[in-house]
Amino acid sequence: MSHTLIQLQCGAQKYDWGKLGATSAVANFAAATDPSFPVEENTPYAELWMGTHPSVPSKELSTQTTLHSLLAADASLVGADVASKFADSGSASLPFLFKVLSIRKVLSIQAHPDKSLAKILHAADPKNYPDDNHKPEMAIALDDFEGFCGFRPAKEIKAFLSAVPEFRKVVGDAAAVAFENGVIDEPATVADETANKKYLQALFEKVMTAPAATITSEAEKLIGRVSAASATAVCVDAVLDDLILRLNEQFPLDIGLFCGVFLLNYVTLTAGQAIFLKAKDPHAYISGDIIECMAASDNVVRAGFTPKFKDVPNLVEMLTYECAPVEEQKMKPAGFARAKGDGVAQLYDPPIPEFAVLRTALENGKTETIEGLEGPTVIVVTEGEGTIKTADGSVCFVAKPGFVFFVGAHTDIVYDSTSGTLVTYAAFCEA
Ligand code: 9C2
Ligand code: ZN
Repeated sequence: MSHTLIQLQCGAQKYDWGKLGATSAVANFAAATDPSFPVEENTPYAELWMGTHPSVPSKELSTQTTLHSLLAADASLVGADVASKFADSGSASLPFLFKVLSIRKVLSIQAHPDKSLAKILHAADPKNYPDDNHKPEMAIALDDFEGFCGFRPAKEIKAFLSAVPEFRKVVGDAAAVAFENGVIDEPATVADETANKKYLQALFEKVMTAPAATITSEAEKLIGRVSAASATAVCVDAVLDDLILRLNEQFPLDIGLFCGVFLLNYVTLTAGQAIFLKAKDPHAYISGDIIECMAASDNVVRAGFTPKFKDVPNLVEMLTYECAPVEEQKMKPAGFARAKGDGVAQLYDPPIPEFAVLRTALENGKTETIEGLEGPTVIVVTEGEGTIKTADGSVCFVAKPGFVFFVGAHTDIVYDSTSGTLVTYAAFCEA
């Protein structure tokens, strides 16, 4: 059995919404490993990709061999159990894709397909749907984060329909009345929930297919009213008034103003808090730096706030249409018995098999051992400084912000913190 620890070099995606130049953790992290990485002042650096996805494959730093090739050459790195469980995706691919995101502007209003829809979309349109895999995802905040996540409870949507005439106009009065009269605020049975989903889908479709001229004129009126400072909030809550003005600066008069602010939960997270989005849950991240982990896929069905490809019919058709208070989407991290030593280890373990993420914080001078996990691990250092080594001491690297490591299955690793608090995030998969 080999015990493997490899330092990786990882590439970045320069999507328009990324933070600019050296203000982006993504740019700084990419440059930490690769001093020739150009950090340009006005370039957005949105996502650091850590894994084997073919769009931006990570490489071993010292040899420049792709991680994918290393895994293909040595099956023990992924481990037999994980390899057989995810045999579909090929034993040289990681089941997960790990990222850091630095968000300056709102991402597209989006959802990701489940497995069966991913296969259909990929077969029909491989350019826009590059993978045949689902993409449940988890976001862990590195600092203050805000985003849209899941549909609001029906009561809140009703409150906007009556308080915000511009939103009602976009929906259309007949659809608004149908929703108000039909939706059951506290669904008690599966039948109630099924009926509610139909009403919500109808409402969402009305918004998403409203004529462009209606969106523009109603958004203009709404932004005009919000801009004219008044004592009472136009969008029910002053926080949302402020939000809609900020979003309108980023995407003036965009349909996302209506489907984001009035239909989706607005969530804020502080460092260490996390949300999980199962396939087909609508969302759009708004600002902050996050760690993101997802099943290995880049399939995104988008509808608003984006210069990228939009696919409204598929989005309307596919969503879960589950309504829930945002607190229900937040994750509860737990302790992790196989992390031993002086550190604080927190496990974020979503209800899917492809990944979990372990956060470890270790004060200066302290040591922590992570007992060999049964599958592959990718680690990113976000704060502090120290070392990471195999437990037998045969491989040892400096650990500092932006450094990324791959750990083969069944390899015990040891962190030593030598400056500040060494913080690492480790994405891993066990069968
Ligand atoms: O890369 C998103 C990024 O597709 N976040 O958003 O660029 O498509 O608007 P845009 C994806 C990211 O991993 C994600 O899914 N929620
Ligand atoms: Zn997403």
